[in-house]
Amino acid sequence: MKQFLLAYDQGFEHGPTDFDDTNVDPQQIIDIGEQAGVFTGIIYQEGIAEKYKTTLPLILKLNGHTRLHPDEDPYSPQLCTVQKAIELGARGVGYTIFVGSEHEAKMMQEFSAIEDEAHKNNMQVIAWMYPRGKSVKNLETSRDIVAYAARLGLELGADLVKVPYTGDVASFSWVVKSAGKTGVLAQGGFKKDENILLKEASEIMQAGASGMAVGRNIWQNSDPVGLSKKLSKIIFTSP
Ligand code: FBP
Repeated sequence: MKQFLLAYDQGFEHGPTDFDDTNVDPQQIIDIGEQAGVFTGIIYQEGIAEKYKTTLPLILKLNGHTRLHPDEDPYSPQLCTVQKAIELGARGVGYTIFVGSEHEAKMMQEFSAIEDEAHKNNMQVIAWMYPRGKSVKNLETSRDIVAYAARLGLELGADLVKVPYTGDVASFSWVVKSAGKTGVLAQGGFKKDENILLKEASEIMQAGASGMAVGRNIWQNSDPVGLSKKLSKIIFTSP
C-alpha cells in the first residue's frame, strides 16, 4: 500500500531554526495535513500528540536526539513507549536507527523490542534507517550503504523503512529491492526547489518505492496544501 506521510518531528531533531512564525505552531501543520486530505499519516513526538488533536492517522515517534552536541556517532534514545502510543491513539510507531553509528547496536535492540510489542498490538512499525557516524561519513546517500540500511530494516521486522534518496532511479531501485517486502519511503530532506522535489518524487516512485515522508519541503513552502496535492498525485498514481 502506498504511503504519504507528513513529518513534523524536526522541532525535536533540529530545533525551531527550521520554523517561521507560522509553521512553528503545530496546529498549523495539522491544519495543512487535514486540509490537503492526501496524507496517510502525520508524524510527531509524544508531547505534541498529548496537546494537539488530529483526525489524521498518527505515527508516534518513540525516540529522538538533538543536534546540540555534535556527536560523530549519534545515539537516539527511546523516550516513549508503545503502550503510550496506544493510549494516544496512534496507528503506528516510528524509531530512528543511525546505521553505522558506534551506538547502532543499542538502537537496534530498542527498536527490536518496540517492533515486537507494536506488532502484537497490530500497529504499523516504521524505521527511520539513516546512515550516520564516522564509519559511514560522506556515504549517507550512497547506494550500497542506504541499501544496507534498508535491508537491515527488513531483517529487523520493520513494515516500512524511511531512508534518504540516493539520487537516481537505478540506485534507489536497488535500495527498494534490498528491502524485500518491507516498503521503502524516501525522506524529503532540506528545502529544495519545488520542481527538483517533484522530479525526485517521480524518480523515487519509478524506483518502486512505497511513498514518501516529507516535512520541511511541504510546510516551508508558500503553498503547502497545493504542493501536498502535487506530490500525492505522483505517489498515488505511480504503478
Ligand atoms: P524532512 O522531509 O523535513 O527531511 O523530514 C524527514 C525527517 O526524517 C524527519 O522525520 C526528521 O526530523 C528529519 O528528517 C531528520 O533530519 P536529519 O537528516 O537532519 O537528521
